[in-house]
Amino acid sequence: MANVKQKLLFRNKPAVSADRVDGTVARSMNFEKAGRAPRHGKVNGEKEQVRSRRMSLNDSLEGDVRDFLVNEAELHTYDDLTKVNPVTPTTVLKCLQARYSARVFYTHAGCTLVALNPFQPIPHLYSLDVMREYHSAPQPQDFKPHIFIVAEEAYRNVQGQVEPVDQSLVVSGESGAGKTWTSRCLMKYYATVAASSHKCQDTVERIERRVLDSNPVMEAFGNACTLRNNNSSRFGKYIQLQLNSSQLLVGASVQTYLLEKTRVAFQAPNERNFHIFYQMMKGATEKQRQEWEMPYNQKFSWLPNADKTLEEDRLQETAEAMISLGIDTDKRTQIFRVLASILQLGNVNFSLASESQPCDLDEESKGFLYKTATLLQVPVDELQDCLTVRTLRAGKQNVLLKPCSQSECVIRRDCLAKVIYAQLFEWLVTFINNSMCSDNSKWCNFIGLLDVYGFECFLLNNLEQLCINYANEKLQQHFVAHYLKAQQEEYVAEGLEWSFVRYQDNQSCLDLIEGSPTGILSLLNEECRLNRASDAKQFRVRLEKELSGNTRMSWDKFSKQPHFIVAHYAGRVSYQIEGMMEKNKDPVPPELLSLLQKSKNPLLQSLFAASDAEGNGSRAQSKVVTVVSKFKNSLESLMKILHGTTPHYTRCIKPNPDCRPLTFKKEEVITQLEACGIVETIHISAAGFPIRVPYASFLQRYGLITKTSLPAQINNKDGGESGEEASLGPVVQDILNAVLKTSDSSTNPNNNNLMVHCGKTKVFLTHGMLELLEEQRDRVRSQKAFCIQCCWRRYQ
Ligand code: AOV
Ligand code: MG
Repeated sequence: MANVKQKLLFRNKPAVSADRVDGTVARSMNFEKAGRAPRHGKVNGEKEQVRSRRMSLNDSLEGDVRDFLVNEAELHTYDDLTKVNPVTPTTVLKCLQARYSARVFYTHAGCTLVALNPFQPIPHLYSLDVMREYHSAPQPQDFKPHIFIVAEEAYRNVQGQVEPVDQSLVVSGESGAGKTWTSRCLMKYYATVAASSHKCQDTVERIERRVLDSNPVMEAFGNACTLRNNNSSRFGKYIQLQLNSSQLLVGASVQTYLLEKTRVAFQAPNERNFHIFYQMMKGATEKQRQEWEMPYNQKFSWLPNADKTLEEDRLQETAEAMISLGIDTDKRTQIFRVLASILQLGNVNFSLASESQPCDLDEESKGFLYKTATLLQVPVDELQDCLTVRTLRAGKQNVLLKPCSQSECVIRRDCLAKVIYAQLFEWLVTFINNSMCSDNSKWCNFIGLLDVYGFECFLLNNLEQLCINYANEKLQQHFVAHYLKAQQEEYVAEGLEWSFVRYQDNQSCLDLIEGSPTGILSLLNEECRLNRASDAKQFRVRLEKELSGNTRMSWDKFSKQPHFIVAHYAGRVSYQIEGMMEKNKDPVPPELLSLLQKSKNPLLQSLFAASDAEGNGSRAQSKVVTVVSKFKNSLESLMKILHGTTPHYTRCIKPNPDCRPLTFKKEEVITQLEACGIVETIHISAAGFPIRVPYASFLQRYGLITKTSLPAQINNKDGGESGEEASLGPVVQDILNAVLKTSDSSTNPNNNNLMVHCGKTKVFLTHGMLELLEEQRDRVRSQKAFCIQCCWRRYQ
C-alpha cells in the first residue's frame, strides 16, 4: 500500500470540464512586437496543407540545423516525444523507431503514453517485482516510461490533494495494437498494489480474483480471431475498479459497448467465430460432447478455421473463471447447451420455397433442427414454423400465415442465433457485475479502464464502422481538450501569458454525425421510424438534401453503389448505405421471441422474459429503439463519466500489420500516429511553439548574430545549471530583437509565424522564427567569410 506521502507526489491534474470541449482555447503570448496579430490554429480544411508543410519543413531542414535540433544518435534515449526537436511527424517516427530497435517499448508523448507492441513476451517487463518497484518508488515518473507509471500516477491521483478524484485510463489504438493486453496489465497491477495485506479477509481476496477472472470469460465470449488479431475484442469495454477510502480494491463494474453479434452467423474469409465455440469443440470431455451433440468429427458451418491452434482455445480456464465468478454448475450447463444449440442451428439449410408452401428441410437439416430444438428445449415443429412462416396480424383477431422465401428463412435463422448470443452476452456481463460490484457504501472512488475498438476503415464499411468511428471522434475530442489544457499548464509554468488562439477541433465532424435534426444518425433514425418501402433510396435522398453543403461529407464517385464519405479526423471513410437501415432497425421476428420465452431452459426463459419491455419484442413502431440510439446514449453516459474523471491516455501502436515480433514498419506506424491522434497532438503543439531551445544552446548557435558569445563559466559547464541558464534570458532577448528588426513585418507574409517566447530556461520558437534565425545566421556567416576573403586578398 502506498503511504500517503507517496500518494501526493504526482501533481493532481483537475478533470477537464465539459465546457472546455468547444474547440476554442484562449491563450496569449507575451511577444512584445506591436501589432502582431494573434496566431490562429489551422481549421480542419487546411490541416493536410499544414501537415505536408510541417513534414517537408523538417525534411528540408539543412543537415546542420537538423543536427543542432535533432541528435539522431541519441534519439532512442528520449523518454518523451516532446523532447524531440523539432516535433514533427518525421522526427517522432524516427525516435520511436530508434527506441523500438533498442527494445524500448514505452515512450511518453507529453500527457500521453505511446506503447509499441513487441509481439512477443518480454521477460520481466510486467513481473511482480517490476510492479512493486514502480509502486514503491518515491518518483515513479523518473523511471523508464512504462504502463505502470500511468497506473501508479492514476492510483496516487485518486487521493487528490484537495479531494479524491476519479481517474480514467483510456487505452486506444488499432486492432492488434495491444489495448486489451494493456488493460489486462493495468488490472493485474491494481489487483496487486491495491490488494489487502490481510489475506485472511476472504472477501477482498475473492474480489481481486473475480476482477481478474472476468477477463478470460469476457474474452472467451466477446473475442475472436480476425485477420488483424488472433484475439480481437469484438466489443468495447469500460471497467471501473472501485477503491475504498484506504485505496483498496473492493469491487468493480463493467460496461460493454456494441458486441459484434453478426459474427455468430457470419465469419469473413479466414476469420473465426467467438473463441468460446472453439473452446467447446476442442476442450469438451466425452460426456460433454454427448451432452452438446458435438462429436469429434462433426463439421459446423459457423465454426470455420477450427483447425487453427490458438492460445485462446482453453475451455478449462474459461470454466474455472466462470466458477470463480460464481456461475454454478446448473447455469454453466444451461449456458453451454444454449451455445451448442447455436452451432447446430448454423447447419440447418432450407430448400427453395414455392409461393404457397413453406421452405422444406432435407434430412440432414432436419436432424440439426431437431438437435437445436432439443438443446434449446423448445418444440421442434414450432421452431421450424418460426423459421419458415411469418405471422401477420391485422388487428387483434385476424392472423395471416405467410410462407417465407428461402432467403427470408436464412435471415430468420441467423437472427435467432444473433439474438440468443447477444442476450447471453448481456446476461453474462450483468452476472459478472453482480459478482464483482461492491456495495455503494463500501467504495468511494474508482479508476476506470477504457478498452474500445480503434478507428476502422475497411473496403466496405457499414453501421458498425460508423458507430465505432463516431466513438473515436468523441474520444479524440475529449483527448484534444485534455491535451490543450496540459499544454496551457506547461506554458503557464514557463511564464507564457495567454491571448486568443483558436484551435478548431473535430466538432464539425461530430455535428455531421450526431447533430439534430439533420445529422447522419438523426436522419437514419427518422427514416427507420418512417419505415418506408425503398428505405435505402429515401435515406440517400435525405442525406443529399440535408447535408449536401457539409464540407465533412461527400459522395464516393468511384463506387457503383451509393456510398457517402465522412472526413474523420483520422481519415476519410466511405460508408455503404445499402443495409444500414436494416442494421439500425435490427428487427427480431416476434414469433422467435415468443418461442424462446416458452423454452424449458430456465436461462433462456430469463433471457427473453423481459424482451418486450426492452424493445426487442413485438414492438409498436413508435417504440423502436434503434441500434444507433442505444449506442449514442451509452456513449453519452460514457463521456459524462470521462468528463468527471482525470484522464490518462495510452496510445497503443501496432508496428507491423502481420503481428511479427520486433518488426517496425514506418508507413504502418505513421498512419497510426495520425489515426490515434499523436500527429494531431503534434499539430496542436505546432500551433504553439514546436521548437524549444535551452538558452545556452541558443547562444552558442545564434550568438554570432549580435557578436555575443556564451559566458565562459557556462560554456565550460556544458550548458550550465538552470539558474545560470536563466540569467542568459536578456542576452537571448537582445538577439531575438535584433533578428526581428531586420524582418519586414509589413511585407513578410509569414509574420504570423514569427512567434517567440523566452521562458524561464528556454526559448520557445515557431518554425517561422527558426527559419528567420537560420537566415540571419547564414547571412552573418557569409558576411564574415567575405570579410576574411577581402582581408586575405589585401594581405596578399
Ligand atoms: P487490441 O486489443 O488492441 O486489438 P491485443 O491487446 O489483443 O490488441 O494485442 C494483440 C496481441 O499483441 C496480443 O495477443 C499479444 O500477443 C500481443 N501483445 C500486445 N501487447 C503486448 C505486450 N506489451 N507484450 C507482448 N505482447 C503483446 V482489437 O481487440 O483487435 O482492437 O478489436
Ligand atoms: Mg482488444
